Amino acid sequence: MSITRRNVLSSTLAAGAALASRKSLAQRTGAPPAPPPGRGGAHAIAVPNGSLLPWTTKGGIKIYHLRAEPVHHVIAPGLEIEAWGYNGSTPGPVIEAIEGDRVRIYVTNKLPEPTSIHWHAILVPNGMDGVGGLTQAPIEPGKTFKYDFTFDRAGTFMYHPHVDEMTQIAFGMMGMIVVHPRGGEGRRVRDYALMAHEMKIPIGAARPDPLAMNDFNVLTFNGKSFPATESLVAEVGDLVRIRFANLGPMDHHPLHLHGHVFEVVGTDGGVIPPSARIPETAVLVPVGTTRTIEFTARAPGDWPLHCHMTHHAMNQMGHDAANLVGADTTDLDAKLGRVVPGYMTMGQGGMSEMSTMRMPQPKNSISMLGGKGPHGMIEMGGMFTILKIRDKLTGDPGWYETKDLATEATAAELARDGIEP
Ligand SMILES: [Cu+2]
Repeated sequence: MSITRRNVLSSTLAAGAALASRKSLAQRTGAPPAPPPGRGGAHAIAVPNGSLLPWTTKGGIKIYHLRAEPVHHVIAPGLEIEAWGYNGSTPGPVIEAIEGDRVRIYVTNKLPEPTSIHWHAILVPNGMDGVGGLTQAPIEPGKTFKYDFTFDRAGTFMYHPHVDEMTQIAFGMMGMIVVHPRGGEGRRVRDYALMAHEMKIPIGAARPDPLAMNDFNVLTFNGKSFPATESLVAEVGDLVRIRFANLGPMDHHPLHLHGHVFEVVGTDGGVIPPSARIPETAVLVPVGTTRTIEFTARAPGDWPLHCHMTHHAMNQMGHDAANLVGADTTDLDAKLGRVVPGYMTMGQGGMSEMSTMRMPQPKNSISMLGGKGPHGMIEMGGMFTILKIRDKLTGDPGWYETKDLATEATAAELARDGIEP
C-alpha cells in the first residue's frame, strides 16, 4: 500500500462510539461486582468489548454450547470484517467456571470446513484434547461434538481450533477460559480478561489474510482497535487483576501499563509463587500463553495500557512506503500528480499528521492513528486501551482532569532556572 492511501476516519464518530461503550463498561464495573446468581460465589470477570458464555446445570454438570461460525465483526467504526468466531463474536465469549467444576461443552460447526476445539493448558484426558486427526476425528460442517472434562485448577486458559489453525486463528477463532478458585477470594478484585490478536487486512478488504506471516496491520484487544477499545476502570486502592492472553499468529506483545508497578502472578501453567515474582511495568505475552498481572490502583488518572511495540499501537498502515521524514519534497506533488492523479506527499515532518489530516478515505479502513483526547489527538491506535482510575466511580468516568497538568514554561520560569530554549 502506498503512503497516499493512508486514510483518516472520522475521529469524532470513533470517539463517540468509544465513549458510549466506555459508559456501558463503567456501568457494569463501577460498583463492587456482586456475584451473579448461579455463579457459586465466583467473582464476575469483566470482559471489555466482550461477553461471558452462559451455561445451564444438569445433574451437577455445567453445560456450555459453542458455535463455531462466520462472524461479521466491527474492528472500529469504519472497518468491518468477515471473520470466523464463536457465538457471534471474535474472540469468542469467555468461559467462566470454578475449579473442580465438571463441564460438558457442546461444539457445533457452522463453518464451511472441519474444526475442533483444543482446551489450551487445561489438564484434560487425552481424548478431550481436541486435536483433529490425532486425538479425535475433525468436527465436520453441520456436526456437533461434545467434550466432557473437569477444570482441574484455577487460572487463565484459552480455547482455539486444532484443525487448519493457520486459517481459523487468522480469521479470529479463539477465546479465553477463566477458572476461579473454589470458595472465592474473600475480597473485591477488579478482574479483567483481555485477549491480544493481530490480523493482516489489506486496505479496503474485509477478509483477514490467513497467509500473512508479517506486516500485521490490525492489532486488537478483545477484537477491537483503539479508539474502539473499552476502557478498564478501578477505584484508588482496588486490587486490579488483568488476565492477558495471546493467540495471534506470529507476534509476542510486551504489554505496558503506565503509572503502576505490577507483579506477574500467574501463567497458563499455574500460579507463580510470591517469592518468585518481580516488579514489572511491562510483561511479555508470547504467542500461545496467558500472563496474569495484579496491582493496587495507585493514583487517579487515565493510564494507558498498550503494547510497547510501536507498530502494534497503530491502526492500518502499510510498511512498504518510502521514508520521507526530513526530505525536501517541494514541487513533488505537482510533478507526480501528472502521472498519479490525487497523489499527496506525506510524512516529511513525521507521521503525526496521519491522525488529523482530512483526505479522501478508502472504503472500509481505519486511520493509522488516533482518537480524540481531552488535550488533542491521542496518536495511538491498535493494541491500546485506557485504565481509568478514580477516587470514586459513579457512572461514566469521562476524561480525567488533573491538577498537575504539564504546560508550556513561562519566560520567567525559563529565566529563573537558566534554561535557554
Ligand atoms: Cu505487540
